Amino acid sequence: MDKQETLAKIANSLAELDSETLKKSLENALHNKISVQEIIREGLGKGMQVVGERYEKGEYFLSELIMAGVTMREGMVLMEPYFKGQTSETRGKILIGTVEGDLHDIGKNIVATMFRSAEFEVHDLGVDVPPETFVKKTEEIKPDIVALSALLSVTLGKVKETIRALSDSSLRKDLKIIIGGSCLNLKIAKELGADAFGRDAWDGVNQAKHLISS
Ligand code: B12
Repeated sequence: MDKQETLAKIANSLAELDSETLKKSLENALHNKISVQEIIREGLGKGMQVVGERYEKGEYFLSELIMAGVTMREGMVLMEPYFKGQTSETRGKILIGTVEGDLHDIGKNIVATMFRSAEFEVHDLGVDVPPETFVKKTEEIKPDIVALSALLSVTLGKVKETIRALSDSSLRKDLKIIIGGSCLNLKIAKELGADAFGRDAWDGVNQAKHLISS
C-alpha cells in the first residue's frame, strides 16, 4: 500500500469509527516512516472532517461524535512515542486551555503536544476554563504566551471575555495571546485583540516561536 492509500485508510477508518482498522493502519503508517504531521493532517484530520460533515447532514449523532473523539484519542496515544521528546531547555512558557463552555480538547491536546515537542514548557488548564482561571494562573506562573482553543461558535464571546480579562490585568504588556480552533480565524483574532491565530498545531508552533522572538 502506498502513502496516499495508507493515509486514506486512516481517514476512512476514523470516519467509520472502526478503531481496529485505524490501529492497524496507524501502525502501518508509522512503520513506513510516514511523519506524525502527515498522519494527523492527511489522515486523522480528514477523518474528523468527514465525521463533522456527517453530523451536519444528520447521518451521525452525538454518540458518533463521542465515539470519534474516543477513537481519535486512541490513535493519538499510539503516536505519542513518535513525537520528538522533551528536552531540558525551554523556549518559553505557554499556558493553554479550551475556553469556558467548550469541551473539545482533541485539537488543543495536539497543539499542547506540538508546543512541548518544540521545547516550550506547557501548562494545560484543560477544557471549559473560565476567564478568571486563565487570569489567576497567568498571575501565578507568568507565562510568555496564553493559548486559547475554541471550536464552538457560541463560545466566541468567552474568547473575547478571556482576552479582555487578561488585557485588564497588569500582566498583558509582557504577555502574548494566541488563539486557534475551527470557529476562529485571523480576522476574528485581530478583532478580539489576540496577537496571533494558529490554523493548526504546526502553524501554532511557528506563530509561537515568532511571538517569543518579537
Ligand atoms: C469530536 C467532536 C466532539 C466531541 C469532542 C471530544 C473531545 N474530547 O474533544 C464531543 C462529542 C464531546 C462533541 C460535543 C459537541 N460538539 Co463537537 N465536534 C467534534 C468534531 C467531530 C471533531 C473535533 C475534533 O476533534 N477535530 C480534530 C482536531 C484535530 O481538530 P481541531 O479541534 O480543529 O484542532 C486543530 C485546529 O483547529 C487547531 N487548534 C485547535 N485549538 C487550537 C488552539 C491554538 C492555540 C492553536 C494555535 C491551534 C488550535 O489545531 C488543531 C490541530 O491541528 C467536530 C467536527 C470537526 N470536523 O471539527 C465537531 C464540532 C466541533 N462539534 C460541534 C457541536 C455543535 C458540538 C455539540 C454542541 C453537539 C451537541 N449537540 O451537543 C457538543 C458541544 C459540547 C461542548 N460544550 O463543547 C460543531 C460546532 C459547530 C460550531 N461552529 O459551533 C462541530 C463543528 C460539528 C458540526 N459540523 O456541526 N464534539
